[in-house]
Amino acid sequence: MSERIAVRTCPLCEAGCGLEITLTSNDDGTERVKRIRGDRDDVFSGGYICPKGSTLGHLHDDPDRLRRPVAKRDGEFVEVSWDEAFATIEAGLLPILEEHGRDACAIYLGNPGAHSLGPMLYNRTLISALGSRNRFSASTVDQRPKELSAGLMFGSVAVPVPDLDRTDFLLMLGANPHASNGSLCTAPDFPGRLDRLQERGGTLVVVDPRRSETAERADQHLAIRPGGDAHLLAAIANVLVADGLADVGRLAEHTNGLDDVTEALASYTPERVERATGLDADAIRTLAHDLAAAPAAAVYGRIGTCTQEFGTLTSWLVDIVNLLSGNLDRIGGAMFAKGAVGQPSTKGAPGTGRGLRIGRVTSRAGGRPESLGEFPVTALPEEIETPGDGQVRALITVAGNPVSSNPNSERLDAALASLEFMVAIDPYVNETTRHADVILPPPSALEKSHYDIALLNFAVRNVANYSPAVLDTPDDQPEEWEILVRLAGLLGGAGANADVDAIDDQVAAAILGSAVRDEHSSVHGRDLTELQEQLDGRRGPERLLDIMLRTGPYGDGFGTDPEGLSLAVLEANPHGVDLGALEPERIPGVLRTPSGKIEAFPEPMRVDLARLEASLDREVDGLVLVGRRHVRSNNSWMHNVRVLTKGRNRCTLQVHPDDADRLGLVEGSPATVRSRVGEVSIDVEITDAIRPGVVSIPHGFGQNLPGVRLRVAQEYRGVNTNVLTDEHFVDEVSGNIALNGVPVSVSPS
Ligand SMILES: Nc1nc2c(c(=O)[nH]1)N[C@H]1C(S)=C(S)[C@@H](COP(=O)(O)OP(=O)(O)OC[C@H]3O[C@@H](n4cnc5c(=O)[nH]c(N)nc54)[C@H](O)[C@@H]3O)O[C@H]1N2
Ligand SMILES: Nc1nc2c(c(=O)[nH]1)N[C@H]1C(S)=C(S)[C@@H](COP(=O)(O)OP(=O)(O)OC[C@H]3O[C@@H](n4cnc5c(=O)[nH]c(N)nc54)[C@H](O)[C@@H]3O)O[C@H]1N2
Ligand code: SF4
Ligand SMILES: [Mo]
Repeated sequence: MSERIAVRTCPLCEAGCGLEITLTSNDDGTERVKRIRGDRDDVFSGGYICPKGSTLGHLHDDPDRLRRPVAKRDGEFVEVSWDEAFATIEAGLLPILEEHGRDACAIYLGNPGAHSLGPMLYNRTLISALGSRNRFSASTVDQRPKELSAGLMFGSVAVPVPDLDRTDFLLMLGANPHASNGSLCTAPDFPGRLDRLQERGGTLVVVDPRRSETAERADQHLAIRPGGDAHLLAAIANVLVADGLADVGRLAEHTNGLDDVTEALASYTPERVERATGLDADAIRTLAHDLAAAPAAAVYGRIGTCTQEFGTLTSWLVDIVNLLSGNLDRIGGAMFAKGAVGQPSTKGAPGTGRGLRIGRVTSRAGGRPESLGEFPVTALPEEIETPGDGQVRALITVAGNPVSSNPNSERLDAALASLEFMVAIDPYVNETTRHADVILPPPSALEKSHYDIALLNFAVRNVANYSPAVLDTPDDQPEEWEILVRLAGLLGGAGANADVDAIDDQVAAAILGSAVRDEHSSVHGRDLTELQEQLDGRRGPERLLDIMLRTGPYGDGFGTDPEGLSLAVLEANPHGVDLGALEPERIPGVLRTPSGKIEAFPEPMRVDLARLEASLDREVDGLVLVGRRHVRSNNSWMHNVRVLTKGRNRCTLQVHPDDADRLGLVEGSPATVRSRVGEVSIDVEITDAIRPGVVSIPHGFGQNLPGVRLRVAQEYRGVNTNVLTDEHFVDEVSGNIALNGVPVSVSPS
């Protein structure tokens, strides 16, 4: 037996912690994970790890993880060879496309794809080969409102992040990094960074209907009524202006429409939003004053502010308050990260952007608005169920479990069962993939290389960190990108045995070619062949990554800056390369609005304010449902890891003692929760941590459906909360589902 240590970035959540993995090898050379710890030398995470990070070995060894493709034969999955799997797809899917057109096949891209190089770099190849308008992703059960508010204001999907390590005051709404480790704010050891904020005399205010683990440790917790965040932020903006505390500073000359915003918000006094927010007017006024008084402050909102009725307005108002209080784009405020691969949406120069358009087209059956090239997931079941031209009859999922993660799960589940053909690129047979005709499993995380292409653009420090694969893939296992490219080849007409390398060469040439043509690129006008020769014979994601790094903001420009970054530099620095603290004064450089300015009052926000206004006088009786996360779970797909699921049942209905009394609910006994679309029976947990009138269920549970092959997860006493979430309760601007604030009734079961 011998041992070795490998280092790798954890791909499980946005924090991207460095892991130190001890492997032992047997006499026959097979290696096993012995231990996983935090990598103390990682330039960003410095040794931090959460309970999930240490389970990559468990995931790798999980006997339920598919090692070979499976195909349905007489209703049962059987293992097949890779060639057979692709031949089955060719025979099953292509005739549907030929007969009914490309739109007859939809595609759904799920969350782990954002943490994996193959999907990050090659999903686009698959999508364009498919050529369908019916594109969906987990983004519209997640962050689409923030992407749109940033796109409307800044012209690019450059989302400002709180400068966690230097701020004096953090106003956090609808996020619980003690469980989630942060999102749209890449910050390994987010909880530790919050502790240090408080240790240096700073203030943390958490706005959440639940006294979450993060709220528990905050200096102040405001238990807001779900969906009241836009009202609260509008009132804060209003107080800043009315009390002479607003000071936009240097950004005034780079901003359009701010006066119109303040005028439109003039009626949002703290008193007027008391009912909608459930908060005391004095508390709101004091909060605005505290925020303004801090030397530097940042407002940060996440899931609870996006997946709710006023998601885009709230996301926009987060940055309006950052702007009005003088905290946008300054040290300690809300800042723009500069990822080493560059932001695709910040190509070109300020004033050269086309601006973001929402709803250029709408979905066929439900008229739901397209944004960023996708329809909201709420449109998927309708498109499958509604007959006629353009009906969806087939589906491809990549790293997604929509039956668990999307609203009105039972409806979607039935819709998927009615499909003529379905392909899943996924390691498990779960709630969604059990409907597939063919499942193509990717290698395990330890068998994949890693670089956080997207998430490092939302980091609280500029860093670059590449990890090679820790373990070799078995001989017949293609890499994840090869699966995607081979499927793209099949859809593009190259047959079931498409030449993956030839397609990959085209992808690489296209990326390099566009850099050469881009007059703002460091390789503008260079000879393509000369650049290609410098790519050291790399292929796949490594080649694309090398191109992106070398033409990126810190890149070596293919030789013009010998000190600059390339993949070779990252390979030589396995603990990452620190590129420094976030830089202030990135505006106007990051702006891609047609005007070259911040558009403070985009038209869709102007229009949607009427909806906010109308909500002010609404009755607010009745119970509403919100979600929550636990540090030991990861959306729907890690409940098969026994070390993470042991212990008390975490899939409970949290209810305030007053509500429990009124409704006759008993601790530990089941209650029936009903919404417009469905009902579940779930164990009651009585706690004063939740606001009266609000109940909470975590998502991602309920693997105990027929046909699922997750032996540990199936034992768990959990239910799927998305049986209750309602596809007609949405943020109307983005079409993003409102998973929080769902009206429900509860009674003892
Ligand atoms: N009620 C409620 N619902 C929610 C949320 C909520 O807060 N409340 N949160 C929402 C959010 S933020 C998100 S991001 C979505 C997530 O929604 P989805 O992305 O649809 O679902 P996940 O649960 O992340 O499931 C991921 C799938 O990817 C597979 N997988 C894991 N690793 C890999 C890999 O390396 N490659 C491939 N190809 N597949 C892999 C898993 O087996 C699983 O099938 O859920 C949303 N749903
Ligand atoms: N352990 C673990 N970590 C994860 C994940 C996971 O499933 N498990 N998922 C990952 C993913 S995909 C994402 S997107 C991130 C999400 O990361 P976070 O945004 O931190 O998500 P949550 O932990 O669900 O916290 C959301 C909070 O919003 C509150 N909330 C609900 N409704 C409202 C409202 O109307 N207003 C306000 N102000 N608050 C509200 C909820 O009570 C909850 O405490 O986490 C990521 N990290
Ligand atoms: S917080 Fe946990 S799951 Fe997230 S990257 Fe770090 S170790 Fe992995
Ligand atoms: Mo997410």
